[in-house]
Amino acid sequence: MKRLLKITLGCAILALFIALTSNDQVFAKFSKKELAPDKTYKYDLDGDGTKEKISYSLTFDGYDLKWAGIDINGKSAYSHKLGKKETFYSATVMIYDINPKDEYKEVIIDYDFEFEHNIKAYRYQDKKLTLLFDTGMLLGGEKLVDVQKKGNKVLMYESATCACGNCFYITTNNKIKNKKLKEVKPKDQIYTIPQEIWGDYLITFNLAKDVEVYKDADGTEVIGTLKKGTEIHLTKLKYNNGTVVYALVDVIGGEESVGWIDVEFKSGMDGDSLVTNPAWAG
Ligand SMILES: [Ca+2]
Repeated sequence: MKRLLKITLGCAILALFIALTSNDQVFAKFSKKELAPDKTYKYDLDGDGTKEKISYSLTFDGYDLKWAGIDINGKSAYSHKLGKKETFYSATVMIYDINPKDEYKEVIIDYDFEFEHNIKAYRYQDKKLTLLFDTGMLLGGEKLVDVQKKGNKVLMYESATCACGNCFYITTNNKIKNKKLKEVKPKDQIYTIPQEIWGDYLITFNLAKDVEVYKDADGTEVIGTLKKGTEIHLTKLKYNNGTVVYALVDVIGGEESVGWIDVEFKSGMDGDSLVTNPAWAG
């Protein structure tokens, strides 16, 4: 029941809010390599000039993942039998260069369960995998798009709203403490949509009706109106208790970041709150 509710809720949020045409288009621009199970790949994980052979396998019981294992150079480097409280449908192993300034390429295992995931990042050091950080359960996220380490910060680019194969991503700032990754939440609850990731693939929305534009993400001061049919990009999202309430928009061909619009899902499916439509769906 909980699962059905989540799927329904996810679909409703999606239908009223945002969709993306394809996630895969984006990935090619980054150093992330997503590995397929039961295949062998070669990467120099520790920067010593010799490539390691890496592969992983998964075993399932029905739809549930039961075990995940990673082999490096023919030896088991990671073996995890899932406990009773760990319910995941699958896991993906990826190679990332989280911090291009060091010699390592990190090995990431991303366990996923519907819209939740748990990401563990490892470093291959002294011939073994050492845990760098574990995100714990990330709620409301379908997929990790990118992760970068900059100084003391770990920037994660992850899904904020996901359903039905479509996602919308935000950047979160995180700190590593005792090998756990902890989000440093913005006090103003405003998250950035990583334009550097989307680049040419930023989705264009057509406004479904005339929409008032606010100076700030609080709906108090109206600074103008955008006409129905105006094409926009969203650049930031303002949350309130886990719900997206305002979005900062760019008008395509206009000035940058003109202001905030109300995108809160209020009630019902009557379209009152449907301020934007993906251009491609129109
Ligand atoms: Ca090596």
